[in-house]
Parts: sequence; structure tokens; C-alpha cells
Amino acid sequence: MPLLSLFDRSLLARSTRLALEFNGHAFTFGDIESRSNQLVQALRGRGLKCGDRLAFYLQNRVEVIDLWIAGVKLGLIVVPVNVLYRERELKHILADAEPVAVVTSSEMAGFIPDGIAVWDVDALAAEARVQLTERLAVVAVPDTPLALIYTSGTTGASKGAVLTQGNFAANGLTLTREWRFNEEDRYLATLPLFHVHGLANGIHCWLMSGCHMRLTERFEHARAAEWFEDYRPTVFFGVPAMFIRLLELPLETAQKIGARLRLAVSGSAPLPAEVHDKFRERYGSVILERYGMTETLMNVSNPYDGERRPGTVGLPLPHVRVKICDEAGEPVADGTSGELWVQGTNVCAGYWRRPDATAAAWKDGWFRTGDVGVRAPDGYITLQGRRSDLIISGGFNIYPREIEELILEQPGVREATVVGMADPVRGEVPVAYVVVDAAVFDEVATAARLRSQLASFKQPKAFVRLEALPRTALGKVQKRLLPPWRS
Ligand code: MLC
Ligand code: AMP
Repeated sequence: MPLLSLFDRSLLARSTRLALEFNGHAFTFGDIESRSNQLVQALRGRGLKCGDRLAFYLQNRVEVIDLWIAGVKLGLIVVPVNVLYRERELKHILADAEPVAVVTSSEMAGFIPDGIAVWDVDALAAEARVQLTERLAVVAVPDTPLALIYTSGTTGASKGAVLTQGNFAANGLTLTREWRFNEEDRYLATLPLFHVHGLANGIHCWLMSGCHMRLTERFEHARAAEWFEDYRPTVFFGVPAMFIRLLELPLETAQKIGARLRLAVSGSAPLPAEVHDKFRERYGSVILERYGMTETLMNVSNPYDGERRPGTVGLPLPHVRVKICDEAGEPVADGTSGELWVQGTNVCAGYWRRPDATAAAWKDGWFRTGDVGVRAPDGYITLQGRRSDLIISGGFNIYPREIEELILEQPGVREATVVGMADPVRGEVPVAYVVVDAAVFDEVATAARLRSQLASFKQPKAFVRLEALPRTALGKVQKRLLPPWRS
């Protein structure tokens, strides 16, 4: 089913119903329909057409939603960019995606590298406001690419996953049904809209079910209690770091929030079973954990009805096939660890301009996730780690290689390796181990240079100096032999 037809259940069929609240402003679904139609006209006026790329580098705001729906209507390829990305990440993504322009705010425009067309979000919105509100003919079909979402590659440079309108339709339709979204729901949306958790799951469950959404610019743990008490959500989606923060609220507040909360979904990083248990004790709500990826959207989920088993990600979603394979690609028996391979209408079309990476990740029509897990005899899947040394901090992915390459460019650094160390809130944080020429290496200056070039969550929490890195006979760094780091 075309993605827009699924949105139309709300945009057209519930046009007078209240849809969204953002910063004290309220919008009906009819408003959302009109705003995106006006933006389509403004974008066409600026020469955009089906297949063009348009990037956004914005904190959560209504204009991101307008841009996304206009992208669906016009057949654009939208390129969401993490607001925490800095010079190095931005240069790479924008050079690779070659968008017509980047839509951003005046506060953030300064981070965009020279030579890239920058469209001010407020100027674009003002231009849209004077356009006709009617919908123009829509050209998209399910195979039309809708988004290019960058996900870090093991080589250090991130790759753009090409997600089609059909991928988002399959994912949204399944989640709306499986998680019983309905128009009476109130969804508190604090996840960033530049990643698939907030965008593909959050925005689409909202639009396809016609529920109400309160959008915040970002998650702020100091304001969480106020938001929950004031908005009284029935649904909340978060990364584990958010649920860990919510455990800090007083018991009485937690109980009040929990009494109204129909569904709390966790994903993007492992949810410790202990957090699952504590959340149930304090909130009386059993977190539903699910597992997905940028390339595949959602794959596996604990059931809405039935046991939501702590420490597991549940069972494959209806549109997804999952097999667990050994190194040779042969399925393993239940109870044996292996790599998860997935197949389904949710899986992206490949990596943008990277036939090599696409060929490496797909085999016989299956996508190799790189995640290692095990299936119990009753079908529940437990994730156990990754084939690569990915670090996940607060739900944001970090590939050590990218940071290592940058550290190695710094004066006085002879060797460098980066590992994830346990952190009570964010799950993991990156720590660098370096071998340096002490007369030349300047830790403060190195840290400052890294900060200006990389997202804040990639900044090493420490530079631990060693005489030599532990290596195998073949010279490969043995990360597990590094001395532990204590903050
Ligand atoms: C985070 N920060 C932001 C920000 N989000 N800064 C500006 N705007 C935002 N939107 C920065 C802060 O400046 C700070 O930087 C650091 O992140 C932590 O901030 P905090 O306020 O102390 O927050 P904390 O309570 O620790 O919680 C962090 C968090 C953040 C949960 C808000 O980690 C987050 O938004 N995570 C969501 C990631 C996500 O959506 N992942 C989905 C990927 S899709 P500093 O300098 O102090 O570090 C995927 C597939 C799937 O994985 O399965 O879903
Ligand atoms: P991203 O590339 O940002 O989309 O991150 C996808 C990765 O996040 C997956 O490959 C997993 O390693 C991880 N992930 C997502 N959901 C979960 C989960 N529930 N438990 C553990 N890891 C998860």
C-alpha cells in the first residue's frame, strides 16, 4: 500500500482532529496536510523534483514533519543529518549524498561546510505559508526511494542506507497493528527525528493511527517528569538511557505516570534486564523491547499481548523473516549463537553509491545484520553482541575506527585504539588508548580538535597513555587485553 494512503487515514480522514502539539502550538491533521502541500509548492518553486536529495540538519520541530511529508508527496530523497554531527561527519555525508541543499536553522548553519547550498528553515517556511494549500498530483510508488540515512560503517566512513516508501509503509503498518496504536493514544515524542527510531516508528505510528502527539525539541531528563505529568501520554518510545533516567523520578510520580502509560517501547541499544525489572516495579508498566536497524527498520519485537521477556528482543515481526547463521551462512540450531540474517519488505534497497558494501551485506536475498544472537526453543531472540566492535552510547552508534583515524592524525600520536567502556546511563562511552611522543602530544589541544570535528557523543572520555598497545603476532590490536579504565 502506498505510504501516502496510510498517512491519508489521518491527513484526510481525520482532518479536523487535533494531531500535534509543539512548543504550545496546536495543529490538526488538516493543518499538517495543508502545511506539507504548501511546502511542496515552495520546494517545487525552488526547482526540486522527484528523485532529488534534500538534507535536513535540524532539532525536532514541526518543519521536520512538514519536510518529511512533503518529501513523500514529491518523491524526494530526504537525508536526515544528526544535529550533533560536526565538520568531519558533515563533510563526508554531504559530499556523498550530494543534496540540492541542506535545510537548517540560523543557529546551526555555521556548522555546514563551505560549498553546500544552505536553506534557512524559517525562510523556507515563510515562503511556504503564502502558497496554495491544495495537494498536487503525487508521483511516488512503493519502490520510490524516500530517505538516505547514514549509518556508520566498519571502515570508518558512514554509508547511506537507501530506504524506500515501501520500507516505511511496511514498518509503520506492522508496528501500528502490533502495538495496538489507536486514535485515543497520546504519544510523547522526545526521540530525535533524524534517526529511524523517532522518524520511522514514531512519526509513522502517529500518522497511521491518527493518535495525538506531543513533540519536544529533544529529550531533557530534567524536564521529563513535568512533560509526563502535564501531557499524560499513553505511549512513550525511548532508548535505554531515557528509561534509566526515568528511574530517577520519585516513586509517587512514577506510579502516576505508569497508571496512564499503555505502552513503553525501548530499542536502539540493549536494555539491561535490571532496568526492565525496576521500571516495572516503579511504574507498573512492562517495557516492550524491540530490535531494529537503520538498514532494516524494525525486525523483532516482544509481543504486545503475551510475555515481554526481559533481556530478549522477542519474536520476528509479521513482515520479517529472521535466520540465525554460522560463519558459513548455514542456519544454526536453537540455543546456538550466530549472526542474525533478515529478509522482508522492511529491508532497504542497498547502500547509496556503494555496490561493494551492498554486495558484502546481502547474500542470496538476505541482509546480514552483523548482530549476534540466539533463539530459544520458544522463538524468543536474545541479542548477545556484534560481529564488529560497534559502541552504542545513549542509543547513538559509534564506530571506533572513525575516532581512531582522527586521533592518529594528531601531532605526537603514534598508535591509538578506541573501546567502549561501561557507563551506568549511556550503556557505553568511548575511551581512547594512545601511545604518544610525550614531548609533542598535547592532550588538551587534541581533545579540542576532536570536539570541533566530531559529534559530542564520540568524544573520548579519556586518553589513556600506554607504552605499547597489546597486539597479536599479526599486529592486530587486542582490545580485550587493554587495562580497564576508571573515571
Ligand atoms: C543529545 N544531545 C543533544 C541532543 N541529544 N544535544 C543537542 N540536541 C540533541 N537533540 C547531547 C547533549 O548535548 C550531551 O552532550 C549528550 O547528548 C547527553 O545529553 P544529556 O542531556 O546528558 O542526556 P542524557 O540524559 O544522557 O540522555 C542522552 C539522550 C541521547 C538519551 C538524550 O543519547 C539521545 O537522544 N539518544 C537517542 C538516540 C537515538 O535516537 N537512536 C536511535 C538510532 S536508530 P555531551 O557533550 O554532554 O555528551 C537505531 C535503530 C533502532 O538505532 O533500532 O532504533
Ligand atoms: P543503527 O545503525 O543506528 O540503526 O543501529 C542499529 C543497531 O542498534 C543494531 O544493529 C543493534 O546492534 C542495535 N540495537 C537496536 N535495537 C537493539 C536492542 N533492542 N538491543 C540491542 N541492540 C539493539
